[in-house]
Amino acid sequence: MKMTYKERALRVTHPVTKKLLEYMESKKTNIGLAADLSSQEEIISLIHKVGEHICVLKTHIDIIENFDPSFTKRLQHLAEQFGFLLFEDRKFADIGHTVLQQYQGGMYRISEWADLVNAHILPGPGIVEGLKKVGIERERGLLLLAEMSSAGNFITPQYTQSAVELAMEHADFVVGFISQQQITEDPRFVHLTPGIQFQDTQDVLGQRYITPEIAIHMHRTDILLVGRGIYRSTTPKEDAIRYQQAGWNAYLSRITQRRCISL
Ligand code: 5BU
Repeated sequence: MKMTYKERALRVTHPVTKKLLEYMESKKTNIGLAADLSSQEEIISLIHKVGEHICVLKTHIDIIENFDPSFTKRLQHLAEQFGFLLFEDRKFADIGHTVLQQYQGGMYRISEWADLVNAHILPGPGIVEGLKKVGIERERGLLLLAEMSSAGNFITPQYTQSAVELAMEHADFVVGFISQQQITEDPRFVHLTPGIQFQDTQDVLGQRYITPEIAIHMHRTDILLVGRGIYRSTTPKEDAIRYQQAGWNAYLSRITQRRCISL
């Protein structure tokens, strides 16, 4: 992507993408926190430590024990206070009729609080159409799962390309991708990348990591989703700052390099 976050923020029309790019630019961060903790209090306490350094808070709401609906209200309040978006990593994967109900109803009422959700494209266009029926009037955004970080996953380049095509057809609702690299140069779409740590290693269950530098500079993605690298740290604030600086520097050097080449 040759444009800066700021230039894209001025150009995009989707309210969620605009707000996201504005947060990134004003807070100078391209870090999303994957807050995979099972206690509401721990998540709230972590947000107070790292909230000023992130542009997205990614949740797995269904791993929280004793979920209480007032929790998502508190998340919304903190998102407003610190300036980040809420992304529920729900990975919808069913027919349109079912995902519509999962998005809107049930215990979690995801569409009421999550600015962003994601979906597999395996079921075909109906999944996007179903989610869109709920999300569009609430001005929510959808991310399509175009690539995964896990070893041995079955996603092919052709499948990834189909995600781009589907996004183009629904650009009023699809705002980007979960991917390991930039998969389209269309500036309307943001690329969020999980599987980030300072060491490019692997965990025991197949998670593969790449570094902030590789993801942002070489693979030209936009946002780094960091989980254990921050929440498992004994000094999460300091580590969030380290990721923030690494991610931002990688972005700056990419932008500068691209500008020098094009001069
Ligand atoms: P980690 O602790 O930094 O490994 O957490 C990564 C998070 O990103 C975790 O919440 C996963 O569910 C999520 N994730 C991922 O790791 N890889 C993927 O391809 C997708 C999501 Br999609």
